[in-house]
Amino acid sequence: MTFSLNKIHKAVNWNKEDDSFTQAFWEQNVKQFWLPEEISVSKDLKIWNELNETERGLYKKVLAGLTLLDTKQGNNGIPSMMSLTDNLQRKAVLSFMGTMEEIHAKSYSSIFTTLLSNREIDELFEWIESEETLQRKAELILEQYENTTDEKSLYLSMVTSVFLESFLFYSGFFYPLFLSGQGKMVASGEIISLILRDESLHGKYIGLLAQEKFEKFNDEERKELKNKMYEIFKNLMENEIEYTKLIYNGSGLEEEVINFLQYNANRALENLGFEGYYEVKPVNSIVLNGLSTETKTHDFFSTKGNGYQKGVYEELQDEDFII
Ligand code: MN3
Ligand code: MN3
Repeated sequence: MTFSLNKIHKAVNWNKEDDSFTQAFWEQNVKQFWLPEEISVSKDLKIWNELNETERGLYKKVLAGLTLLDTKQGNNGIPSMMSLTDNLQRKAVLSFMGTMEEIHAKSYSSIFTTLLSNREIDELFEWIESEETLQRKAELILEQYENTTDEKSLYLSMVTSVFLESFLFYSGFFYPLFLSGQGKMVASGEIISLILRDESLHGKYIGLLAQEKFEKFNDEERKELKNKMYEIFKNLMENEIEYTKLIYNGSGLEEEVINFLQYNANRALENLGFEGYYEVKPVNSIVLNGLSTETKTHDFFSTKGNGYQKGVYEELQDEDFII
């Protein structure tokens, strides 16, 4: 039979480097692979029962908010960026990252199922659907992800993705880091550390892809995209501050969380190749400690108990990504 091809179909060839950083990111992503089933959250039950109502309420809500973000990142964010990425090795790295998003989203459920009753879990998922600031956050993100149709909108989806992973997550990460830094909810905190470690890698990778794309636009287009980037940034931050004030209400931590958000927002902008936007006050030292690579690696293994120690984990250095 005769058959006319519409186009040439290519296969991914890993025997040759497509660029100077994608293969390194593939390797690091794979090395970092983990599953929530490997961490026994039940160790946290005793402390959980000693937390007061407000503390438990806050803990549940931060994890619920994170669940929604990881769901959207896995189901919409990564696929939207993959759809317009032609390079096959890059597509594979994105796909692996997308799988990790689903694992992140599922890991919160494994914390919920250990700590909460079925009724409490149902109520929490209802809360996600009814909390306006959370719903608005999802909508602001999807507005970009669902309209990824050309190079410019792809760039802005990458920008949105970096904002989500390098900055929006941190209003949620703050509280588990704050508690685990004090020896509370350490197993759940370990899950959060693993997620954080992934997100920081994702933010770096997508940041590099975005920077490369940005370079290809002309001056006028860059100006237009930069304005749009700041517009997305400001809308997300405005909503994030409202969300933070609402869920952290009564904890006495609101200002510190907002400060932490600004600190991470600067890092998100740096991932995209731009300067920081905020003058940031010193970050809460307990939380900063949870972010610090060296200390985290130390705590990470010392709090493992039955031990999560798979593969060889080496923190990526900036020198690893010279493009
Ligand atoms: Mn994630
Ligand atoms: Mn991610």
